[in-house]
Amino acid sequence: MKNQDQEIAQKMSGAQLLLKSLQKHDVELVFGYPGGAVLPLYDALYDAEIPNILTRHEQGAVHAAEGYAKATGKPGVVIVTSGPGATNVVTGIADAMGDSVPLIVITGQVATPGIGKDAFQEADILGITLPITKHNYQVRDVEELEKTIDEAFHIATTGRKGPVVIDLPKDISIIEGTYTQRTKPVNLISYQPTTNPSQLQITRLMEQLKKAKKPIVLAGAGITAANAAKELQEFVERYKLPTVTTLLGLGTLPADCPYFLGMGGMHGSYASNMALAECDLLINIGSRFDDRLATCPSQFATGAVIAHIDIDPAEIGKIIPTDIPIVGDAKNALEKLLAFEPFEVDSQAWQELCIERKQKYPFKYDRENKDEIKPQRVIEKIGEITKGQSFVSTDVGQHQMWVAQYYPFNFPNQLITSGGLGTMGFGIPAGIGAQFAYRDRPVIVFVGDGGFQMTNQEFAILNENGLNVKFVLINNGSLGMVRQWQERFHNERRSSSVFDGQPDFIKLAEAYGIDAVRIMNPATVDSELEAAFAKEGPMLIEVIVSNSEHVTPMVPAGVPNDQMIGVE
Ligand SMILES: Cc1ncc(C[n+]2csc(CCOP(=O)(O)OP(=O)(O)O)c2C)c(N)n1
Repeated sequence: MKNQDQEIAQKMSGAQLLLKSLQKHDVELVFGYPGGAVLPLYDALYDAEIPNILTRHEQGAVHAAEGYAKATGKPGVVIVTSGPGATNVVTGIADAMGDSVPLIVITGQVATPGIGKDAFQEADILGITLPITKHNYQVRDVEELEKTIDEAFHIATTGRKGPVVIDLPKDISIIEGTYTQRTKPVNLISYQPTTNPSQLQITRLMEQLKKAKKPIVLAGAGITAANAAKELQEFVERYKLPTVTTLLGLGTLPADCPYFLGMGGMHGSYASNMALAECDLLINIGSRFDDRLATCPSQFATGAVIAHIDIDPAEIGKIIPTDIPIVGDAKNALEKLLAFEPFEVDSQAWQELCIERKQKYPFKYDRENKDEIKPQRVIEKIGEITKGQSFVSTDVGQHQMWVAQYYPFNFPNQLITSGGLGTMGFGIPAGIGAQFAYRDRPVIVFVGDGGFQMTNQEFAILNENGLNVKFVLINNGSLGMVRQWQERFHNERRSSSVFDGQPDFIKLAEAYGIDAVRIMNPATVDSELEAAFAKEGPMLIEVIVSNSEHVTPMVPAGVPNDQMIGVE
């Protein structure tokens, strides 16, 4: 008896089969760069409905795909060639792994007879990416290709999301296979993520909440991944719970939510870090207790009962001993928490203390200094201009932390930044990727003069694709974050962190046909920013800032959260 799948079976080349399968998974575009091993695939793309965005470097392609995925929650797709094309995406794959970003990376491979024989442009990409992917495949049989792609999408987008590599030998992309438009749901015996949390553990958590005097919520990227920001806000408001977010959790509560204490950890707010140190119940939802947050695990929240909700059981108890482990999807968990008959938590004094600290110790910089432009002011002002409604991509460094501190984030997915791996070069392509996802919404990229020089070649694709991204280059003439650590912890020995010469960034942007402006006058910085943001189209806004500024306050690495320096 024929089943439905067989009836619509069609013969086509592996390359066409792959593209058909991407279409089946609603892929609207791919980011990539061609080369010998993927020539058949690019040939098929020539006629395909899915456009390929030709970045100028494979690293640009993979970060753009991450930006697209971070902004939408949908998987980003990358196609690169074998060998050097594939190794050029390794950083982005590791970045996606660190931040649980759903990604499908299709790498070309030399033809099967050449594999393992040092063929031209051969690299063992399975071996290289094994520790930095959620899963990886090499397709050796064209009849396995469609199933492999279905599985890859399933793995990348379920449970704890992440990158999946599909290595495609050239001959497999040429020979004919059968496309069946499989509709059978993927069912992998060894991969069955637990999404529905145990009612028993949920009840234990609510019993603790009833008793708590100093409860807090720690909200991480798991909230965004599970699309659970609405439920989080309801839970926090119902029980009046002071809430700390991680860097990647910014936006899960709107900036003006009275219970939001700010980001916690190394460059987090005083109110957040004190709340982490003094709470008696910590409800961690979707954060992995990264060392930038739990700066000293052995002395972290020592007086608290720790409840940890995470889709990945391996995270629970990994860093911080956990009293109430809850494996599951953050949305399901919050729905179950909200299903409880509401009760009063006796924690008013604690709420008031947390909120008072937030008001008394906001992030501060020297507002009176009229001699130099303060980077913090630039970000604060852009927050005002855009009313906290823009997608914001950042690179890595001091500017990234100031964005986290001073931009008012209001919705999940809004901040597109490299948290876990801390990848310089991420910001520009990731912001471009986000703009591909939301053509009509504003996207700003904040980038330092160091990171700018890692991936600015992607400016080439702005006009080509009619994109409208504003790039704010915070130019401090140095690798600011490295310089800060050297000034603080290495006797001010600025080893290789100050640039002796820089290109003319304005001319560089103009060479790509991008409008550009340099802002240097502290007296007119606000109005010049307003004028720049009033213009349509892509633009580079270079702001010359002091080269001696530090990000404060700070919890030095390895020190408990309540021992912040630079709190005034
Ligand atoms: C690919 C990569 N190389 C090196 C580093 C180490 N690093 C972290 S921050 C930083 C300085 C960044 O300087 P810049 O881009 O100018 O930004 P700023 O800190 O000045 O805002 C460096 C070198 C990194 N995070 N990523």
